[in-house]
Amino acid sequence: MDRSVRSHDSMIQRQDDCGTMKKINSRKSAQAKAPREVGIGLVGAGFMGRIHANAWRQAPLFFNLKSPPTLTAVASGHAKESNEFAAKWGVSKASPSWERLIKDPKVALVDVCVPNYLHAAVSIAALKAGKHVACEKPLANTITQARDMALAALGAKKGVRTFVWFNYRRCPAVSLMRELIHQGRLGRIRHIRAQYLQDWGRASTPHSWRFDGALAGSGAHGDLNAHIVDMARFVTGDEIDQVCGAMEAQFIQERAAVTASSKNLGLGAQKSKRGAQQQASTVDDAFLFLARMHNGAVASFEASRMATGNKNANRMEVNGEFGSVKFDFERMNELQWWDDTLPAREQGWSRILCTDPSHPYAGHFWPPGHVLGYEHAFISMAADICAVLAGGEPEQPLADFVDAYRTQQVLEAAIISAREQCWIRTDTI
Ligand code: SOE
Repeated sequence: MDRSVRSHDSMIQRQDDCGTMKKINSRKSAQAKAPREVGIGLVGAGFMGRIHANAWRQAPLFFNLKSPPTLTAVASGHAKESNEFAAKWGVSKASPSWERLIKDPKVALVDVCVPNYLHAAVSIAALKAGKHVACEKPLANTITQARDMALAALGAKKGVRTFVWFNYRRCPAVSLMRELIHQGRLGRIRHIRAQYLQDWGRASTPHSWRFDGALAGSGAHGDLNAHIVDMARFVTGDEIDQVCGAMEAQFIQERAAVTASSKNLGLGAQKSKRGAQQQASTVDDAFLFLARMHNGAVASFEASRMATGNKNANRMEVNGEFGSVKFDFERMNELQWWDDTLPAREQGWSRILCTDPSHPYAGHFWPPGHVLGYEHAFISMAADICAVLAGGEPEQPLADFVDAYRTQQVLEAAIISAREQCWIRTDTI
């Protein structure tokens, strides 16, 4: 069947001796001694800094937490920005640098929400200092950095935990999708069809770190495919074994340069001025690939920042032998379900409004029918992290650095498949 599959070994500088993954797989999770409060040190004060600060603040209001979070410090790299952020979001203090923030004895968990190129340096330093780390996705800019992060997590002091902010896992509809699949309601899974489509990368959007390969690693691939690869693994509990048919596209080569007055990066909310100086864009605008799951299902992934008309269309459809489910983040409170076990005359797509207290996470918020938004999945994730740090269990599985490393292996396999136009087995990465 897979005679065309050939293993790849040249891209990765460091040899992946089988011992690495064995060590990664066999790690026993050690419990941290429950602290009374979890001091959060936020590194970054942009879009993600705000959504995380909000999540840490709201989590104890909606969840019963043994170890509630407290916003201890923020470091953004700019003193004025850090001070303003601290005052606005109720953070106790602004730290002059992330290095100082990590050393703060009151900081128990370092929350990494800076541009991707800093994920590895900040996370590894924090782990070495014995701090828990919650890092934004994608785990890192390169597979080598991602592996270093996974190894640093494994080598960290007993009880130190890592988390990666794959926020969409905690949309009630996505968690419900996972529960239905795990209960066997769909039977064997045959197809996964995943798309993450945005349109803010249009030509008039000025430059930002997100268009700089050295800072962002990649474009739509790391930013968006990271989410849907994680989601496919999360909802099915299956792993992606092989990748093929990958294709990356860069439609825009230059964008209006960032000026001091255009620094507020609103994901396309700004328009570039006529005659503005140009700066090279060095990332993909769209990235597509095919994959085969370990249990035999076939999958397709499509990410784009130039899919005009789609704002945040993170979509997934899963087809099994007894039924299908589909999700679209632009209608994030709904899960569509086709139950193929019903008599044919009763079959049809049903729209489940996932706001019943029996739906994952929904009962922590509002009465049935009072829908949730983008921020709620982050609030639920902050609560799950605190539950784990208090020695408990998350309501739905969380990704740690080792788990996110597996997602990064798939992303890397797709990059190699696109460049070399061939099949790549993810276990050769
Ligand atoms: C921009 O593409 C972005 O903010 C991503 O970086 C996030 O991860 C995603 O949730 C929304 O879109």
